[in-house]
Amino acid sequence: MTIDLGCSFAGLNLRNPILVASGTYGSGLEAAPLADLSRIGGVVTKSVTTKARRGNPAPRIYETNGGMLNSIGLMNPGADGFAAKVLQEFTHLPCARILNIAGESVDDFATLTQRFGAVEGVDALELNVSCPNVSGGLDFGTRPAELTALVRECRGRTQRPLIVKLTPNVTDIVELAQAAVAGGADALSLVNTYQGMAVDWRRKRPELGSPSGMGGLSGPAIKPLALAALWRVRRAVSVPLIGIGGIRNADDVMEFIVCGASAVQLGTANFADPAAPVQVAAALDALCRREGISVLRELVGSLQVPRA
Ligand code: RRO
Repeated sequence: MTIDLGCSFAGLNLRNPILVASGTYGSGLEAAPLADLSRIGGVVTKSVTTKARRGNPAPRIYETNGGMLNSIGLMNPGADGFAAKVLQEFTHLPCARILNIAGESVDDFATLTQRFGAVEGVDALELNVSCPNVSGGLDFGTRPAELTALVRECRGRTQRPLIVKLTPNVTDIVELAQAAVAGGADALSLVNTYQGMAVDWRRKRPELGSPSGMGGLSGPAIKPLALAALWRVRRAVSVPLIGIGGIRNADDVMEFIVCGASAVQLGTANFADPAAPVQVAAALDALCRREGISVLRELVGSLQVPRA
């Protein structure tokens, strides 16, 4: 039996729904010797900003029960550094290539969209309006009217698919999802990390070195929260959704798919094993075979909840 794991949405054609999440895989080039990227759907780069950023003081990663805190602080080589050292190779990766961009102003996002939004081999842009670890990183992702204006500005500057990555650190993620769609988002990815903290009470210090002492929580601990966020957004908007949050295996992928995700991103799992996305893609194929699922996309959004 042939298993069709393919998904096409928002102008993207993926061989399977497994993507790697921004910030967990560099630009894909680093992982290429360890993982056959022709076996996954695509790679999302670490966020690129207009200017290079050195990131937050160490420690930047801290393992928690069932998860991980990070406070990288948007470290990246900036648009010029990315264009000079990474872009060319990135655009030749053998899977979908999604460039994640971040900024402090509408102008930053507009400039980056203009610069990279027509580059051959950049298949889509993901707007990161949801970094919890830098001052101002959440501004756009938490204010609906500003988010709509930001997305609209970027929408006018590229023909490529625009994915907006949402933060869960809000009272009502549905409101932000609707705001992004109103601005012209082609798809939404959710969720970015949950603001969290770990402390060493004996030293009376946070475990992370960020100026706020806080970081972003990811990994299996957040999966139920992420599923609930995705399910709520699924019922409120009609654009394709990309599910993110603690996905480690093929069953996790299926949970997001039935809740309404057209694709998923693996993040924290990549820190333990950069080959995780390839393994999960293979396991998904095997799972579909076992379960008699010949066309995976037919299950997107098939969850049934009484009185949903
Ligand atoms: O760089 C980071 O600290 C970071 C970013 Br940009 C983000 O979007 N989410 C996150 O957990 N960390």
